[in-house]
Amino acid sequence: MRYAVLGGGKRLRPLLVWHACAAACDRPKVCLPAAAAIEYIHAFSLVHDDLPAMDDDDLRRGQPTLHIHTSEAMAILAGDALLNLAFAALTRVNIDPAHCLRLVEELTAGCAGMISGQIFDSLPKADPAIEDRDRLERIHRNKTGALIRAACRIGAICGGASADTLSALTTYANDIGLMFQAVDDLIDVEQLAEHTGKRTGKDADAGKLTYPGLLGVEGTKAEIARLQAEAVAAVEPMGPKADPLVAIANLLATRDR
Ligand code: GRG
Repeated sequence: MRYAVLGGGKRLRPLLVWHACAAACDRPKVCLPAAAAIEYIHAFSLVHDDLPAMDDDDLRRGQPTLHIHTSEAMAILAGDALLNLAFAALTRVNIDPAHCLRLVEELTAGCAGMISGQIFDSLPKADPAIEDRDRLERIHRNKTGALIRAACRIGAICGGASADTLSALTTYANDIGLMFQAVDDLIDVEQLAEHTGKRTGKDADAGKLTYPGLLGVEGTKAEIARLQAEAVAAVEPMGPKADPLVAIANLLATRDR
């Protein structure tokens, strides 16, 4: 569990919890257990995603994946334990118990969305009627987007956000969630494993639906710019408190690992 949680990573989702909370209130420290909870779920999802039955990856953050480092059984168990630890962490958020229950709902929705996204990704032919663009967005709104959305909404709820602020942060989260994946797909075709710390080129090799595969590289860059602008526009009316969220959106649009 320590290997999975403390072995590096950008800490994007806890940062989103923190800055969504800070955009809503003046005491963002209240969200720290919830920020940890989100990172436990994220670490869990990566461990299970890397397993032979899922993406079958041997490299993550420049290190052997957990099942290579230990064993498949230990990797499954570490993931299971992190899932439970996440919900235990939520009980330590010191807010009104009614709002704490909303956090449980949001984290559950994040997990459920992630699982359904993984199912849509694993069974691409299950629903032949759907257009490729809709299929791609459905996968990523769930697989990657659901936890990013949960991070922003959980931060906002910890900060006692108004309905308008919660709604603006949800729009922001939906945009950066899709943008995150479009950038990830670009990195997958444009960068080498030595630079990213994970295997690249796998998605195209596996014939997976990707943004560059569907829109081309230039089309993907245009889509990234569109989502970035929409994300920034959603939170800018909040003023300087939202500056870190704007900075995160801009950083995510230009990252190369
Ligand atoms: C965890 C509820 C639950 C279910 C597991 C395996 C699975 C079901 C879902 C897969 C979800 C998944 C791995 C989505 C990919 C998201 C993604 C692009 C991860 C990489 O995120 P970064 O770049 O990672 O933020 P770092 O290493 O920086 O932490």
